[in-house]
Order: sequence, then structure tokens, then C-alpha cells
Amino acid sequence: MESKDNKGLSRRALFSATAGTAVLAGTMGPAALGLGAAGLATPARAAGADGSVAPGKLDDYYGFWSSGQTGEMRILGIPSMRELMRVPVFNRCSATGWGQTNESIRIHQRTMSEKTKKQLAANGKQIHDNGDLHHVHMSFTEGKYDGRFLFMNDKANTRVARVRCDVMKTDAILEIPNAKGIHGMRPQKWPRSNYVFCNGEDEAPLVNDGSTMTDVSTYVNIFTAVDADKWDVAWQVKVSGNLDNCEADYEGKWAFSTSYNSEMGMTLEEMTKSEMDHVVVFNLAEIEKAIAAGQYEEINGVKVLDGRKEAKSLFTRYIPIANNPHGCNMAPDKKHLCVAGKLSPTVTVLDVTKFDALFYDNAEPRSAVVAEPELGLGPLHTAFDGRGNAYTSLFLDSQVVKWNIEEAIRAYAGEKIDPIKDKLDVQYQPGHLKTVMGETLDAANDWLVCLCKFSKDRFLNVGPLKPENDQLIDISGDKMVLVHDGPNFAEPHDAIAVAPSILPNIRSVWDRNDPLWAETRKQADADGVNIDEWADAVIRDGNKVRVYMTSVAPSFSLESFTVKEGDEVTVIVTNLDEIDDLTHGFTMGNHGVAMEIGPQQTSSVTFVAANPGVYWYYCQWFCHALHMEMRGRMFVEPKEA
Ligand code: RUQ
Ligand code: CUA
Ligand code: CA
Repeated sequence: MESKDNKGLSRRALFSATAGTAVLAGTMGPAALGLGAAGLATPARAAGADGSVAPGKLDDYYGFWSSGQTGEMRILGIPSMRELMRVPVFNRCSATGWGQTNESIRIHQRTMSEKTKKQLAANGKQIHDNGDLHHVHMSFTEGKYDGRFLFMNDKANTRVARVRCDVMKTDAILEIPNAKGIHGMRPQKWPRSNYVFCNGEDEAPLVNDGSTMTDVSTYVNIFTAVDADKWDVAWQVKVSGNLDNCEADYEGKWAFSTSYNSEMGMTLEEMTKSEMDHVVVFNLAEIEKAIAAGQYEEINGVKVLDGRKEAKSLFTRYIPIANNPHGCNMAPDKKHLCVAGKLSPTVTVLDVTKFDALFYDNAEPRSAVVAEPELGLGPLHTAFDGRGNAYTSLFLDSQVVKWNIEEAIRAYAGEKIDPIKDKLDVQYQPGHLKTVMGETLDAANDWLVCLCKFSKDRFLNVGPLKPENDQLIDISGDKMVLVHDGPNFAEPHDAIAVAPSILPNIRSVWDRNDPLWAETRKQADADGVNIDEWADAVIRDGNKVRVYMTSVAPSFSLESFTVKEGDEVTVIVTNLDEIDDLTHGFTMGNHGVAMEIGPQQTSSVTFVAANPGVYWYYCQWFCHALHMEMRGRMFVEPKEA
């Protein structure tokens, strides 16, 4: 039997005393393995050149991964690619009770629309417990990650969420009105992430009440700026065409979105008809001016401006791009936006310092194009290092292509020069790819993570559903070197890699006054129960019963409690243990109820006790040698006839 050490001495402190041999692995730089000259820009690595991290050694970087249709965020270590944690966001989590605890349901319901409530109630549900989480990005201050929040989208149910970096828990979810299917999502980079920009991918009537359904001329797409501090909608802009991926600049002047459906087509044939689609440039100063001047339409409680082509506003400009473009990525040179062609073999490089002329001097929209290198088939996304190089994923070619931005600009100007530096086969069909800190001014020349959509033959067969394959590529030398295959479950789209120095304040124990359970605490105060010390109480309030207990390993303060058949029971558990890594749980047997209670955390869950009898509850988080004994009984008395 495994037992944890309760005395405050962490396992890590014990481990490092005996892990001296692991240090040796760190001395093997790329040069030692013949991977080419490492150069000055290669950061010092704790890991071996092959990305291996010895037992007991920490990774060099945090990786924050999306999980697509799983609806959670994942934390991986880079370069080991070890999965460190899963953070439930839009999904219902069996382990932690996310999506079931009252604290998480409150977060889900804060901005839920009446329509959504009606849809859920009709299906016997309180919350949407699925999501399609494509993009994870961290908050910025002056072009660099600031370690406050992580932001993420839910394409499935048109939501965005915010995760607090101090505890790595979801603290706010926002249902976005008017838009449909939030896909691309990026925080503002400069001066800080006051906004998170969100793209509505799917076209629908703005008044979506069934009065016009097949008349496509009533359909619009919506670009949304979310107030990142309040986690509410700041404003929206109607656009022409749909919206796919988005990005922000390093001056705080612009946001950008790609559109693959400038045609406003409803079928595949219609959506791929035009040679050119476009990227939309949003002029933040003009938008803010119009909002402040009250020149908006209010729709479903949100301020909406019209930035469609025919409105001829100063809110937007449309730059033609071939052909069904997808990713748009801003280079850390602060100047160049790279838009991937998808159906065109090109990446279009736009100089954002030329955008003022598009708005104020009537310049021709394509005058901002400064390069358009032909890179290969199916370019989707581009990542950057700190040496002026770009790395573009080629979905159809199953390759990553490394190219130099300045050389691509010179070639476009007519010089005979090949900007392509290297091509590497990946396995297979890559989508997003990310360098360490590569979407910030701190772009490093260390690792590239390439998220491949298909793994095919790379792993033991596990049935018709195969894992994805997140590959780790060493980019410290001139040539890219593939060093690791990382199978991953459905279906990471995107990831970022962040230095631990950005996140010095991650807690190991909760603050007893955390806002996550402020509402629960209010109820306890009203019930006269002090949840900060060893206590128990059973409060009856009509057919509602609130059961308070605390826990210290290996005991709950209540060994049993009694309710009546049909009562609505709320169990509120406070974990009084103050020790690093000492999480308890509360599972009510045969009631579909389970939740996490971290050290110093309060969690609560509500259920109806429908059947009389004896039911055991227990702690499901291994916490002590006597963890099995950490249990108690709920007596459900039969209703008097
Ligand atoms: S975008 S399809 Cu991140 Cu490639 Cu979602
Ligand atoms: Cu407490 Cu297991
Ligand atoms: Ca198109």
C-alpha cells in the first residue's frame, strides 16, 4: 500500500537528495549528439538532447494544451511531453466533480442565456457539459506572457473561459450572444490583455428566431471583444464573410481574422468557389471611439457595430488572400502577420505598419503584402523563433517548413534568393505548431511542438480510434530534428509553451478565503456554521438539507448523517489539511456524486436522495494509510406514509 508523507516534507525534496545521476543527462547538449552547432541562442537545457528528462527532474517549460472535443485544458511538461495535469473547463470531470459541484455550476451559469437554460431544462440538464476547446492562450502585458490567466474557446457551445494561473482552475465562463461557434480566439498583446478577441465561425440570422432561416442574406458573422477582467462582452462587430482564426498585433492598434467563406456559401462547393478570400483588419481605436459615442446598435444586451463591406466604416478593412486561408500569426518582430493559404501553397506576409494607409489614405488593400513565399501544400499555421525564422505546418505534405521572413520579403521584391531553410517530415498531417514563447516577444530557439492530426502506424494499435501525435522537434540548430512522439487523446488543436519563470505564484494549498466558494461560505455563515475549523452540522430547511463536514486525513468530521427520502441534500466539505498534495474527495455511493477537495478548499454538491436505505460515502483521493477507512454512512429514512 502506498502512503503519503503527511509531515510537510515534499516527495520532491526527498527525491532530489538521491537523484544526482540525473544531473548528468543535463550536460548532454545537442552538440554532444551531433545535432549541429547549437549557437548562442540555445537556452541552457535541463533535459537531454533527445528531450528526455530523468526521473525526479523537472521539465524546462510548461505546455498548455487544448483538448478539442474533450473540452478540457491539459498541462504537459516540455520537453518530456509528460502529461502533468488535466484542467476541466467545458467538460464534466468524474475525478474532480467539475460540472457537478455547486461552485462549478455557478461559474457555468453566470452568463447563461434564457435560450440556453430552456434548451438545457428541456433535456433535464443544468449545464452544457461538453465543449470543443481549440485554443489556449495566456494573458499578456506589453507583448509578453504575464502569468495571470489562460483563455480558451468552446466552438461547440459558443463560449469562452478563463483559467486562473495561481490554482489552475476555471474561474469564469462566458456564453457569447449573437455569435455562433467561437473558433479563433486571441488575447490583446499590447498594452495588456484588456480584450480577448473571439471569432464567430458560423453564419446565422442575427435575430435567430426562425422567422428567416433559408434567406442567407439575413445571415451575419460576429467578431467579439471580451473584457478580459470582467469576463463580459465589451463590443461586437458584424463582418462580411465568416471568421476562422484571429490574432492581435504588438502595438494594440489592430486585431485580425481570417475568413475561408468570403463567399457566404452554405455548401462545400460554394465555400471554395472564389480564388480569393480575405483577412479582416479591425481598427480598435475607431471601434472604441464609435462605442464611446454611442453609435452602436444594442442586440441581446451587447453593443454591436456594423463592419461589413457595404457599411464602408472605419472599423474594418478586407485584404484579399488566396484561398480559404486558415492560421494567422504575428511574428515577434512586431511587424509581420503571416496568413496561411490552406488551399493555396503560400503564406501571405502582411506588414502591419502599412495598415494605417488602408484606413486613412485609401491605399489598395494588397499594398500591405510584402511577401508570399510558396512553401508547400496545405499551409495551416506558423510559429516563430527568436532568429527571424518562421515554421509553417503543411497539412497535405505532412511537413514542417522552416523559412526566413526577411529573405521571403527580399525574394518578393525580386531578389534571387530561396527563403526556405529546411523541411522536415512529420507523422502525420500537422495542424498547429508552437515554439517556446513563440507568440510573444520572448520567442526562444529551443523546441517546436507540432500537433499532428493523425498517428496512423506510429503506435501500438488501440482500435479504430487512434491517438493524435504531438511531436517534439529540436530547432536549436540549423536543421530541425524530430526527437519525440507524443500520443494524445482527442483532440489537441493548439498548445503554448511557457517558461516557469512566468508562473512563480502557483499555489500548492488553497487560500481559505478563495472566491471560488464565496457563495458557499455565505450560506455557511447564514447557517451559523464555522467552516474554518473542525465542525459538523446538519441543517434542515424544508425538504432541503445542508450537511456540513470538515476533513483531516484520514477522517471526515461526520461519520454518519440522516436525511429523508426525497430530500434535496447539499454536502459541504472543507479540507482542513494544510499539507502540500493532500487532497481529499467526497463520493456518495450509487448517487453519481463525486468531488475533489484540495488542501484548505471547500467544495459542495447537491443531489436528491431518492431511495431509502444506507449509503456509504467515502474519500476517493488517496490521502493516508487509512484512506480506505475514510468513509461514513448516509441514512435515508423512508417517507412516512
Ligand atoms: S484552428 S480547426 Cu486552431 Cu487550425 Cu481550430
Ligand atoms: Cu481522504 Cu482519502
Ligand atoms: Ca472560400
